[in-house]
Amino acid sequence: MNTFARTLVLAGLGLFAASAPAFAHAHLKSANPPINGTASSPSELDLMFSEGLNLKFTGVKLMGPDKAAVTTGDATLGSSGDTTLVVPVTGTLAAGTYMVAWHALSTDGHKTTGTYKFTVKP
Ligand SMILES: [Cu+2]
Repeated sequence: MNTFARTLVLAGLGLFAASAPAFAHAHLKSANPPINGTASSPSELDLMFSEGLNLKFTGVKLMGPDKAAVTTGDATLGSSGDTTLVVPVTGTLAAGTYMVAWHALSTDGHKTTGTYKFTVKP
């Protein structure tokens, strides 16, 4: 293996090593209503993350079946710990599929974002 090829391989390994800690960031593990699940109109959205959350920089946008934004209450951390985000839903959600776009800042200082859907049954 010549020096150039060896450098490329080492650089590749370095990239892999650098990206591995990404798994320690706040990833969404589960939610209620469940991810891709069906439920009655919820009184709140619960998002369970893999890491502790910095509430100030963590939140969700809820979009309704008509793609319009649905107003939600102020998010809080769950009573069981700082890995759960609780978002109050003020009104009754009409039947249809909703999208939750979340952003999180974990206590280790890393940002993550994602989306998921759930369906409110008639
Ligand atoms: Cu992290």
